[in-house]
Amino acid sequence: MPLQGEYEPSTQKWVRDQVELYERTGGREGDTIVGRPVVVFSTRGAKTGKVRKQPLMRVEHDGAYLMVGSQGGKPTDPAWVHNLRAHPDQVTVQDGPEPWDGVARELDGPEREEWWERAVAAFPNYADYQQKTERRIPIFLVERR
Ligand code: F42
Repeated sequence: MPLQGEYEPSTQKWVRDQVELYERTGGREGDTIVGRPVVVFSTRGAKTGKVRKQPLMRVEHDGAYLMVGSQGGKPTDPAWVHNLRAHPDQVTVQDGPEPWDGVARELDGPEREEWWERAVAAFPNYADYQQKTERRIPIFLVERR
């Protein structure tokens, strides 16, 4: 079941437009960016408790999905990273018509290395984004609850 509560669309127009198109068409449109597939994730606001939605590049393996907090190599983590740290069990994944409930876990160590390789294979620009920033890009694995 999708996260309940008030939905606060992204302050970035291109992001909220992509979410709107994706949801309206059940993932038939708005499902790519720069020719690569995207998935829509919902998180619970760490401060506001509102529902937040963000499309991210699709990095999937054995039914689990990765959330990569790259933000194009910007110096700060995306706000949704704080949301997931505060509410790791308040996340949904939409890859197609139906969202499903997941649990997120921040990856570290060898598991992180393994998934980072998958991320770069799915979207090679992630490697450039990591080069552009001092921070280590946080990644979260989302599995079905
Ligand atoms: N971003 C990525 O980081 N990685 C990707 O792979 C990626 C792919 C992608 C594909 C398509 C597309 O349209 C966008 C894509 N983006 C990707 C951008 C992504 O969807 C997010 O816009 C981006 O990661 C920034 O996330 P953000 O959570 O910082 O969103 C900003 C713009 C935003 O709306 N911020 C809100 C604001 O008001 O400034 C706050 C949102 C929020 O969650 N607030 C929390 C709350 O309580 O409500 C508090 C958070 C806190 O800091 O405690």
